[in-house]
Amino acid sequence: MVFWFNSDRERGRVFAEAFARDLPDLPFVMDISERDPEEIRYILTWTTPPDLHRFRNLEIVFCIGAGVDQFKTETLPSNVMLVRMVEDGIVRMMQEYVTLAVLALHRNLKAYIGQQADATWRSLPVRQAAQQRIGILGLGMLAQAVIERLKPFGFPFAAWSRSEQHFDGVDCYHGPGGLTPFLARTDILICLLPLTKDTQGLLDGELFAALPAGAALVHVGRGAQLDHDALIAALDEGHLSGAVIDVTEPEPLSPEHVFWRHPKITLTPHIASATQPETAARAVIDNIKRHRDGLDPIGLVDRNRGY
Ligand code: OXD
Repeated sequence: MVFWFNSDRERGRVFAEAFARDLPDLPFVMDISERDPEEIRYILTWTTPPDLHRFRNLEIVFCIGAGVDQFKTETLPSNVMLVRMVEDGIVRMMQEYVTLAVLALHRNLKAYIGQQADATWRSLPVRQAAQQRIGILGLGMLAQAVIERLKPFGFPFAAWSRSEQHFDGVDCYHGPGGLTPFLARTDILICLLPLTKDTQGLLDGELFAALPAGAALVHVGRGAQLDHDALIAALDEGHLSGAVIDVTEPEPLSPEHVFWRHPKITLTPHIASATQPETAARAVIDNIKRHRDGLDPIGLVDRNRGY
């Protein structure tokens, strides 16, 4: 029984130490060339490795990231579990990034950076937090953690999810029928949805039109959810006031892409959050122990839902 770490060596070294300390009976390898593929029980990887059928005794594929849309799930045998990364480092970094983005939009930071470049000393109108309605697309673990981090500022919160959910202090909307009323009460929209066939292209012209005039977007979901032309049109018409974008399709964007220089867009290169090896190794080890005890791993992907 062997664990194959199929990712970068730097993080692999941290994982190897943690496995040697906390799971010494499970051989940990980064190079499988000298191993019989039938020995491999667990793989940690970003996406589906080639020739997966070689691993006839595979039990769990752990994704090194939080999102699993890059996996070809149809090539994973149905008895193999796919587990997304649920670990404190990803959560903490996402909380930091979304807080940074929301506060930057709330307090007009991009406009002030522009004014500084022009040596302009002028104050801009500012809403109080109690009037700045935040709406989160998605109510999974990351969205809930982001809400908890932002709560002390006093913003009113709503969230939209595919199926009905409840979360303390948040107006919860769900399903196709809940989307329009959710958008109508949202001044800063945060997209934290997984990429599925239903969320592909969701951030389009129709969705932007359903937001109140002056609304802004924070996009930390997946690039393929956003229609770039529709966003530019909504910003240039003045319907949207700003956007903070961390994910795009493709990544990276070409140097000519309009997002780089748009005065209302803050663009970052998919850095909102990243798997931290110390906390991720702990999470994977705990999941292997759960699996050995006959429990489902935390982060088990529902293949029908796609996340
Ligand atoms: C992830 C990511 O899925 O980096 O973890 O986007």
